Amino acid sequence: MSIVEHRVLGDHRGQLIAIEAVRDIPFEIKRIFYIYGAQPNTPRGQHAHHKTRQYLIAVSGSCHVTLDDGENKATYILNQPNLGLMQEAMIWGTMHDFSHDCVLLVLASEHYDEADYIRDYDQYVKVVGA
Ligand code: T46
Repeated sequence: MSIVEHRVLGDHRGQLIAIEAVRDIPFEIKRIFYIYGAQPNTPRGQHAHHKTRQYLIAVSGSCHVTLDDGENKATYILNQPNLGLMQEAMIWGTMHDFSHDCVLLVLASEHYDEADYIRDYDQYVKVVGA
């Protein structure tokens, strides 16, 4: 997984970024949600999904995202609205170090279903077989 840089379509009126399902991200979008007003010292996420794939964009401000496959961890910085990060299913994700103005937009491949979440890290490591 790595940061994707999307083309910025700009002119004298300002900037525009277009992201198309399947073409620019590898799934059909069934849900969007966004986080704002997050506290810099309070991480969010801290779970994995059995099935849901997510694409994360800090459309305003910045945050860090740590992705963990049970063996390896990598931390990414989302600090421009044209940067996106794919979080595949069965990857443990933690969003942290939010700037005060961060709006984190998430495009998701599935409708919301709490049964799709693994919120316990020990259980996650067992399921992923790491
Ligand atoms: C993720 C990070 C970035 C819903 O009712 N529908 C939804 O689509 C979502 C995402 C959440 N909820 C409810 C469930 C909880 O009662 O909203 C409440 C807060 O959700 P959660 O504690 O999961 O929030 P975060 O910020 O820890 O995690 C969320 C997403 O769940 C997660 O997939 O990657 O945002």
